[in-house]
Amino acid sequence: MFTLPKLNFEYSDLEPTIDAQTMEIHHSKHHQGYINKLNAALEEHPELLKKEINEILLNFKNLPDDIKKAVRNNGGGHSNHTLFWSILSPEKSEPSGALLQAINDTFGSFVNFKKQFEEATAAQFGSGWGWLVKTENNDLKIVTTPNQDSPLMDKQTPIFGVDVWEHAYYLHYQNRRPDYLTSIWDVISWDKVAEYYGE
Ligand code: MN3
Repeated sequence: MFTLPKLNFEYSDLEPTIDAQTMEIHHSKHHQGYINKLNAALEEHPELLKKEINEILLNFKNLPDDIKKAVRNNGGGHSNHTLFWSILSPEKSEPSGALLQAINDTFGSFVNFKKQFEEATAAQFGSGWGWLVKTENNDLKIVTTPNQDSPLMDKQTPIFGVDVWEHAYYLHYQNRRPDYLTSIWDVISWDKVAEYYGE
């Protein structure tokens, strides 16, 4: 069975970037909801309940047809939110080392990366996510996905991601998704992103 991961911070610790009420509802209701539906959908497939969610998503194409939709939405939801919580931190930081070098090589500078990420993610139509992924060739790339689709379904490794469903920002930012995105940098743990990058 899949379970809700504990956070490394209190719900109020990311204020004012992410308000406590949004964090609490997002983690304890939305994320828990994806987990409950994922567990229910996999009841008849106990072998999958023993696997890591990211491994299941990497092999998405080979899943039985009757559970594909549930895994895409709720398995993606579980994986995406688990990554998102893990890279959030009350301590503002910036990338360094090999990750910074790769960002500079790919996007010109960290400032340019942030700008391109904000533009691409703000333009995601409707609910979805913005990502920095590592491709199969180990290149860095900004991508967006609709709904709860995971980059893992396309064999891309997400190392950084931001939820742009309205439930992630609406209480504090209302329709101002770009403002939410320009603020998010204040609560990112780049050490954690570097871990996912594989430093
Ligand atoms: Mn969400």
